[in-house]
Amino acid sequence: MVQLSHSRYGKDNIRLLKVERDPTNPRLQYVYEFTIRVMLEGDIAAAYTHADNAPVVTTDSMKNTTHILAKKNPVSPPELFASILGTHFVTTYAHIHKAFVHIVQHRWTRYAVDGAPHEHSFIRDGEEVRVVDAEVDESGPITLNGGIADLLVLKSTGSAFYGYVQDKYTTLPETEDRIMSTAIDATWKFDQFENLEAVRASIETIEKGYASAREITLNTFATHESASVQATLYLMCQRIIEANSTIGEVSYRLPNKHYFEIDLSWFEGLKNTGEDAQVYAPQSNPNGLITATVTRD
Ligand code: AZA
Repeated sequence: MVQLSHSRYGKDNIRLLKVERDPTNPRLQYVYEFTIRVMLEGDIAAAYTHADNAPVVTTDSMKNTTHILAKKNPVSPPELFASILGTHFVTTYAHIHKAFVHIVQHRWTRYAVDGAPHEHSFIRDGEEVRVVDAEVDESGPITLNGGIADLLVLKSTGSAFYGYVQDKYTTLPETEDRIMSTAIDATWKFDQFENLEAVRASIETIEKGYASAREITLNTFATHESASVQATLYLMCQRIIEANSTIGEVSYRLPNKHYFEIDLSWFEGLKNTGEDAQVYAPQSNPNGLITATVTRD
């Protein structure tokens, strides 16, 4: 005998771009580009176990709904739009009990022309994305995670790594000065919202959470005299929680992108290691991967 122990289904990679026009100057515009995943849970087992499609809200309808709700509602901040979308599914269909909405917001940053911000022209200034995960329960509560992914950073000094296990497997030289680079993937969890209205009332807090988490991440990366990726990661989490009273949990996933010194002494005694290191070999793999979640006591 077997049983269906868990089921969730939905539409992934729903893409949309929304243009919003300033009411007093329609040439002044704002753009938001998203890739969205909508997943639903509820009384849907029959579709799996009895080939009965009666409970199935089609994934095509989920795509249509996403487009329609984007037209009819604000899409910024993405945490709010994810909550609106999730709430729609759990309030429209009695047999759908939970909705999970994941939004990736791609960067379109207004750029300057002749020194002035242009009204309707934007640049993709990096592959960094803003991410949101909303979990909406039919009884009201909404759990929101904000985040950043693919924010590629590098510092050329201010990072050391020594004092680690030395045994017969160890070849890595200790260093007091190395390159540190990572693609930042950070997630912060807000205290649970009672319902959609509570999310609407907290837009400023949500935006502040994003801005402060991003700024703390970048500032800490730059200014912390790092003993390890682990120590810098923990400090970032601690600072975000301290600066945001409604964020109780922060997680990072940091690949350690290695740049190795190249010993060039074989060529005419050229010095290129230690304090003379200037030309490095970027490594594509393997890479370290340092992760942790830090919560408020
Ligand atoms: N943490 C670091 O910051 N650098 C490393 C590690 C580690 O765990 N292992 N090798 N290099």
